[in-house]
Amino acid sequence: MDSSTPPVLFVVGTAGAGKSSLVNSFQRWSRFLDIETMSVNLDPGAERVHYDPEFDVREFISLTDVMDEYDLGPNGAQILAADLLAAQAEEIGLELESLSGDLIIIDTPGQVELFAFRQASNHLVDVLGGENAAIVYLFDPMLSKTASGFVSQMLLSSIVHFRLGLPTINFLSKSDLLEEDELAKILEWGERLEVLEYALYDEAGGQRTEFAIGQLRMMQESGILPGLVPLSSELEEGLADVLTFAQSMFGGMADAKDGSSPDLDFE
Ligand SMILES: Nc1nc2c(ncn2[C@@H]2O[C@H](COP(=O)(O)OP(=O)(O)OP(=O)(O)O)[C@@H](O)[C@H]2O)c(=O)[nH]1
Ligand SMILES: [Mg+2]
Repeated sequence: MDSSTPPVLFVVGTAGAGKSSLVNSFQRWSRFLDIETMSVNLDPGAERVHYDPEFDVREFISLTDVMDEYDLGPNGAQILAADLLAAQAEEIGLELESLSGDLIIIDTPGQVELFAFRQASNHLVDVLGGENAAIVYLFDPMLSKTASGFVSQMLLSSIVHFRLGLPTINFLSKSDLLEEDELAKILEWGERLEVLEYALYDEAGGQRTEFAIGQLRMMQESGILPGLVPLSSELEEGLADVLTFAQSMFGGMADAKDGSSPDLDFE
């Protein structure tokens, strides 16, 4: 999209990670700061969303229609819907260009691989976001409780970053569901590779750990490990950090007023 269109945040994460809830709560929260956030639903399979999207892909493609029309099950229909969606990227891009406001936040399909691994998605991301886009990647809190689950999500996030080629920040979603000590442990893993390595040796043993830590070290060396920021859409915590990230990427917009943003180290 051209440079006059607002910057775009794609919210990405595994199924049920809290993507739609973040879009909902961020939009509501930012409006209190006089920041006009436009929400977009790119998930054709969403049964219902709790926000009122300025643009909803279900107006173009509905999963149930695709299932009926092409006689497909839900998984096949998701794949076809992702491709049909990308085929209409220009049309969708034009609709989004007509949106004015400060920021566009985009809810993506439940299955991360559908969004990140279909060739068609790169085209969609190019058309909808171009240079002016970034990824908010959500870690599932339950999966993050074990060192191996945590590392798996780090790797997945880096693959999404690699596939889509956009600046990416990792958030620990639904952090209100974690006990204080669990939360502290996970955040420390995000900051101190040697502590994570120790936990991983404990859980997974030598060979797997060496492989995973080797990957993470390489990522760190190329600046791909910006840590992990806690987020709770439920309690409206961490939303200022989402805004700070967008501001650091794109500039502009009113300052977050609660002043709770930590020093975020972006690439
Ligand atoms: N406690 C708590 N629950 C949350 C939070 N965010 C989301 N949830 C719950 O987690 C579940 C999944 O949230 P969604 O926002 O639908 O997640 P999603 O990633 O959009 O899910 P899919 O689109 O199906 O992949 C819902 O039951 C939400 O109410 C949060 O910050 N705290
Ligand atoms: Mg959703």
